Amino acid sequence: MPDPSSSVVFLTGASSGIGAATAQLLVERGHKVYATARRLDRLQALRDNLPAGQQGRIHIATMDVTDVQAQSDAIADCVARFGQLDVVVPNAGLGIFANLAEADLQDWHTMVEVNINGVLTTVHTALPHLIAAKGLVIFIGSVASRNVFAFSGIYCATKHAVLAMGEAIRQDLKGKVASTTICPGAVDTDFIEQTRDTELLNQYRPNFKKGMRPSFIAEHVLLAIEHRGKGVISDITLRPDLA
Ligand code: NJP
Repeated sequence: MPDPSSSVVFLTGASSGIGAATAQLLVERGHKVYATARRLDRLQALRDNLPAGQQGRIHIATMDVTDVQAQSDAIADCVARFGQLDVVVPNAGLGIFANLAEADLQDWHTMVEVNINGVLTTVHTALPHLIAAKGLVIFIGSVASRNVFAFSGIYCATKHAVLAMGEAIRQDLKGKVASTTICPGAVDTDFIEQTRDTELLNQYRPNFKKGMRPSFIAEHVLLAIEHRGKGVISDITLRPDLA
């Protein structure tokens, strides 16, 4: 089992929101993070804002989760740099909200490509390393993993799939790889800005603005990693306080 106080973590979607907060917290607590996303300037800012003494524990790399070869190269590079891979956090994801009747087919395909296929690629590619390390996959699901909400049905379908993946690992890889699925409600990130329907955007944006801080979700990623050996948080739902 990996050392719960010093793990090597492969993270996607590290350029903003929950991913950036997770990278920052894990590095601060002594873990090594291979932080990926498409936007290099955001990744550089994330690294540069860390205290100089912590910057050696993060490696940033541009990567699109829909590019299978790029993920394979990145995971190989992570293992080559840090010597092992203990935890993956396939956090990259997006939701584009629209009424089904007016939705763009390409938006549905993008959500499936990133939220399902991107996550599957991370997990499948990392699996041999995770088995060797008796490692952990931490999925970022959603309250949409168990419920279906109006105007976001396809996003909900992708997050149902994420919850199923976590459960599949728990059952098929018992004793080999652990899995945690964190299911948040609204978090104050750039997430809602993917929605182009201005009426829906204006309706939803205030709820996300008063949502949880991304650092609160990051704290639960840390908890799942640092509690290895004591127990596994299989799945946990986090909601805004008194919302
Ligand atoms: O959103 P945001 P969150 N390849 O927009 C990356 C879930 N969630 O932090 O590539 C690689 O700040 C993108 O990076 P970039 C949600 O479903 C959220 O809230 O540079 N990366 C960025 O780093 C998602 O799974 C809420 O554009 C790609 C990141 O994804 C996770 O939380 C509620 C990519 C998105 O950061 C993080 O989202 C909930 C690609 N093709 C679940 N496409 C919430 N915020 O309320 C996107 O239940 N990214």
